[in-house]
Amino acid sequence: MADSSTSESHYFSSNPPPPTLSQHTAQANAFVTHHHAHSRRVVLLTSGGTTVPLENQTVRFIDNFSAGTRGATSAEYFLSQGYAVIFLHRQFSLLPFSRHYSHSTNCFLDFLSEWGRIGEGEEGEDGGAATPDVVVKAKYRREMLSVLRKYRKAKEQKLLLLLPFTTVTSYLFTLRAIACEMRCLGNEALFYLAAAVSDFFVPPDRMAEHKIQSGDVPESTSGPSPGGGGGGKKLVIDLDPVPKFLKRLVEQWAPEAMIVSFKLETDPALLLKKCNQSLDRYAHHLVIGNILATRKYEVLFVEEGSAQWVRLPTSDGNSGGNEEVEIESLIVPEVIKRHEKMLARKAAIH
Ligand code: 9Z3
Repeated sequence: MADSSTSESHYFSSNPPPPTLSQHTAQANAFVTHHHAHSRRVVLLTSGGTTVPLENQTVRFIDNFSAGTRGATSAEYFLSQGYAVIFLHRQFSLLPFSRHYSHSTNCFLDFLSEWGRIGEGEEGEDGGAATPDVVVKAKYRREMLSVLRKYRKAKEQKLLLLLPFTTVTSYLFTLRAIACEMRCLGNEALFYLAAAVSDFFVPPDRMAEHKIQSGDVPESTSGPSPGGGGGGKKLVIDLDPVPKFLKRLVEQWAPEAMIVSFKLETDPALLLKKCNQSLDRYAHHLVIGNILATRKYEVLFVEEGSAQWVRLPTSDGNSGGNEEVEIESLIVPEVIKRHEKMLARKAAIH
């Protein structure tokens, strides 16, 4: 059986790198060099879900639920604490700052209203005039101004680098390349792996080139499923496990950095065990566990020898459901506290 390092080497040699790789690597290099020269800490934050294409010329793919809320929100809190942020995100998922005004729940048009005003050098028929204009509704202005200022500061000071991915393979190639660019930062580098990464993929030798034709799908030997249509045809997808990259990241790509991974489960009874398993297996610094249904209200910080819930307080003192406070406002300072402790420990040794 192949060990994890041979399966990982095989993964990189048998899958094609994304066409954007050299451009993204050069951008990351310039970003890291700039902030290293200014002695600024840099966090590589991953966000959103990865796709698993079923065809080379991709019409169909497997995806997951992640909208990138955790990542985009966390990025804003890291920026507010003076970190420079490389935001490796699923293309078209939520972005820091614009997340407040995007997607269907926060359509930016709902924040605007129409305003009739007198245009320069114009006069309406009755003296009042009406060059239509668009303005932010009064009740949203204060908050939008605050978001706008933070966004512009991040942009002007070049504190935020946005790098998109789509497939699990493009995610992994880019993660590896950026991690290597960040090596010069030593333990000033932080990895915050919030992306929901697929555990399975279709290897290149089994990938269809063109759109899978429903007519070409074979009859199932087990016959039609009860309640199923299609007269017994079945599309069976044969997936391989994605090699475990966290081990390589910890041991080779970023051996000095602080590494924080997230663990997602749906069954609360499994969460602690799975977080401990991940910590044992990869020997990194921190696993943040979360349950799909409660991920916006509580997370479990698991480190060597300890597990601690971080929960949003509600007005009645119970946990869960405080709409005004974002749990990332608690998660990020807790992570930074641990990063600072690690930096202090390392400084004391040298
Ligand atoms: C997470 O657990 C994130 O917190 C969520 C955030 C994906 C739940 P949203 O984007 O959701 O705010 O809607 N991310 C990590 C999940 C993951 O794939 N972890 C891998 C694993 O569990 C290890 S890196 O094996």
